[in-house]
Amino acid sequence: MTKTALITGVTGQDGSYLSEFLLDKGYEVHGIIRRSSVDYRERIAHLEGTPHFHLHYADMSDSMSLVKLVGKVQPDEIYNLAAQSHVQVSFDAPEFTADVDAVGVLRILEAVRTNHLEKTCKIYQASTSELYGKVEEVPQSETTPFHPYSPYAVAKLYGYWIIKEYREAYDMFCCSGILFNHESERRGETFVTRKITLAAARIAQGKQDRLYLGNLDSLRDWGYAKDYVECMWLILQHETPEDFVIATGVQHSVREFATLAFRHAGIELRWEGEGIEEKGIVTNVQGDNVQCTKGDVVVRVSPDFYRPTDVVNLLGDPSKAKRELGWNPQSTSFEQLVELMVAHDMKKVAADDAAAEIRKVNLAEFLEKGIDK
Ligand code: NAP
Ligand code: G4F
Repeated sequence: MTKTALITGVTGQDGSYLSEFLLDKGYEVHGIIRRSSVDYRERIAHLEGTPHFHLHYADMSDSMSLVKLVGKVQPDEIYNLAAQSHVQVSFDAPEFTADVDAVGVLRILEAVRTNHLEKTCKIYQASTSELYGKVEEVPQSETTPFHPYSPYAVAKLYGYWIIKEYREAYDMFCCSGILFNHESERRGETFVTRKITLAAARIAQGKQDRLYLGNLDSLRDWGYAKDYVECMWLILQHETPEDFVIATGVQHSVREFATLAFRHAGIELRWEGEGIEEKGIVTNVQGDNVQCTKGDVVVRVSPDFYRPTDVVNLLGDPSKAKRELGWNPQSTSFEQLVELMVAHDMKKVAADDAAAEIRKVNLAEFLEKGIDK
């Protein structure tokens, strides 16, 4: 029997990989999109027009649109990935973040109940390691207490608990994947990893002078998004509805990520100074085409990228997912992840046509001035 999946957040990093994964498994895939005045469907453009992939307008802040869509699609599985997913932006737009990331989850659950699908439709909720926030233990597992530390995390905590509540109150098959940071060539350009890999590529190719970052000491457990979407599916295929931590179990700092990314772009860095005075200075370049020289300061710290409260020590314990889902947390290593992201962005930056390049240079200037987070 062909299964039908509904994905909220289908245009995002994870939504695009999950769509590919489910289409490969023979699913009928439906995704929710929002109206926008610009083209934002780049990540799923290659899927549009294929027979088993369908897009519908709806919005996480619009209950009626969700009720109607769930009724029309009659999904066997819902993957609720839609969110205002940028932690720093959640300090600027906390109410919108709460509406979409917290109440949005409730709207999905109620859309399923309103359509009397609670006994047949399974729901995956995109929970997050940000729930651990100001961490109470390292590494973090399914039993670690939560201590959310941003408006984003507080909203996601509501999502986590309402999923658990509906599981217990109405016997629904709904679960949270508590996913640690996962990155890719499709990662949004203002998350720290992608900001770094794009800037390293632009700096190596002479299209940007400098990268401005915030807290270089922040520690993350970074995995590859393509590996993580498999877990979302595995969680819904598990015999019983349960929550799972999905992580690699390996931790690195933002500084380590930047050092390695610049190395793959042909630039060796050394770090000098502390806090706001810290700088990344070129010590060596590899390759004739690298457009910077020894002594150039290519990374600086800007307080614009500091957060009012920052989560600084995330490290996941994926033992349960390994044991019960048979998932391999290390199929892509940190080193492979950085390499593949830089290789992608080196090609992308080189291939950008003149018009796009003007936009990118403008964006780079915005990033340097700290306007774009
Ligand atoms: P992303 O690239 O930012 O994608 C977010 C998606 O949500 C986009 O498709 C976006 O649509 C959609 N969306 C936002 N507001 C919406 C609304 N009001 N109505 C309908 N759709 C809306 O995020 P991601 O990295 O793929 O992450 C997927 C999910 O996992 C998110 O819930 C995120 O919070 C969570 N998560 C991510 C990570 C990670 O490291 N990536 C880790 C843990 C949890 P537009 O394209 O129209 O903006
Ligand atoms: O890349 P980030 O913006 O990701 P963050 O805040 O960890 O959130 C991401 O992962 C969460 C899972 O833990 C998801 F739930 C969430 O949706 C999102 O996908 O920042 C990572 C770290 C932070 O500590 C930040 O302070 O990098 C630090 N950082 C340092 N300089 C920076 C920068 N972050 C950004 N975005 N930009 C900087 O210039």
